[in-house]
Amino acid sequence: MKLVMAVVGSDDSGNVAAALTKGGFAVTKLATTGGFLKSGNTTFIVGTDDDKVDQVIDIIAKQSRRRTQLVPNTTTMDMGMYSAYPVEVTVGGSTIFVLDVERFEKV
Ligand code: 2BA
Repeated sequence: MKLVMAVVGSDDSGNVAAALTKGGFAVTKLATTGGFLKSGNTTFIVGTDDDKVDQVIDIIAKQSRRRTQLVPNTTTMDMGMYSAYPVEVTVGGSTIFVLDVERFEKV
């Protein structure tokens, strides 16, 4: 058995949770905070059979794919003029750890 721990951006966490549950996986969601940006993210804990780990990773990857998004940006120029143009930023993506489970019990 393996434990999949996945840190997912908050924007994608709802879709990831829904897709994992639909796929028949037992999921625990933790509200977490990234140490660098100090913004909220979600950590999923999924205990599953070894042969289903790839399926879990595929679901998470599909629902939280790294993609680019245009966001408004304003720059102040000389003589009080403003220039507004969109900037492309990367959003989404997940960080996934797979750990061996030494013992699993439900008592
Ligand atoms: P990512 O590498 O995609 O990481 C997104 C979030 O995943 C991280 O949020 C953290 O919560 C978790 N994470 C990533 N790698 C991890 C690991 N090895 N162990 C445990 N948790 C891990 P943040 O810490 O807020 O980082 C947000 C983004 O800032 C990172 O995106 C990365 O692009 C950048 N970043 C993180 N640490 C950095 C550093 N020391 N210097 C420069 N950029 C950094």
